Amino acid sequence: MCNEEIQEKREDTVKVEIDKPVTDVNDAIASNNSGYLMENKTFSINLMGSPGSGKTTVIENLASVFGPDNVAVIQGDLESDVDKKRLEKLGIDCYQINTHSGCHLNAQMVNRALMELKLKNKEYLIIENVGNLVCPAGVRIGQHMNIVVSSTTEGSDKPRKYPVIFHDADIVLIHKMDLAEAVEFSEYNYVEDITKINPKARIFRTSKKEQGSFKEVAHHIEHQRHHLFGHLHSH
Ligand SMILES: Nc1nc2c(ncn2[C@@H]2O[C@H](COP(=O)(O)OP(=O)(O)OP(=O)(O)O)[C@@H](O)[C@H]2O)c(=O)[nH]1
Ligand SMILES: [Mg+2]
Repeated sequence: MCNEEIQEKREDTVKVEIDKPVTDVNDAIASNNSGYLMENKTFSINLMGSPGSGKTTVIENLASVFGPDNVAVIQGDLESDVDKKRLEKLGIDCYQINTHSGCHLNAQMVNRALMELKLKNKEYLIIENVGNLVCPAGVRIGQHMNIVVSSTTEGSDKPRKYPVIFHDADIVLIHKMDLAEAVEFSEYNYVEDITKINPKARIFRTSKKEQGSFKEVAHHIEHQRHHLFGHLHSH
């Protein structure tokens, strides 16, 4: 780039005065998202966990209990639409966000997705956050519930090492239970640590090899939706 071009670019630059911390701006948009979802009676879930912990598998299984037509998904990944394609094969409406280098979703990204998604008659919006046990923690995006998917293969020391993600979890799934024995997962230590960090978290054990294990989770979510909106859909 020659000097003239650089000068032209500088003159094009607009200075934005930010008089509020970035988190305040994010939280204001998150409240808007949440209000919009409330109006639609769409219960929104922020699904977090490590890369490969089983987040998309959990969505597939929950959607099969709720009914694929009843669920919309916002899919957050650094790159690709692999998970979106997986969910669309099951008839689930899905909007892909690629954050490129961003390690979590924010309220503005979700706001844009909400404008594109057709939420009418959807009882549930599941937002698969970027796979990460640190960055998405505490970032409001307009969710009514936080779920952490933590799999046995990650090791039972994860709550102790990454407490921040478990701190605000309403539900923790101990996922890939079928592999627990093979990886010598210590359920006792794991549950004890979670209980210390966040005694209010509901803990469920799930496995893709046992589809019935998702029913109890789905029913708990359904009850939370009922509490918020006063309407129970029975399955
Ligand atoms: N044995 C076993 N494998 C599982 C289970 N759940 C998921 N997997 C496998 O774990 C891998 C990752 O699952 P995904 O559902 O793609 O995980 P994810 O968290 O969405 O992954 P990213 O979106 O890449 O972060 C896949 O190969 C799944 O088949 C389970 O309960 N048991
Ligand atoms: Mg996924």
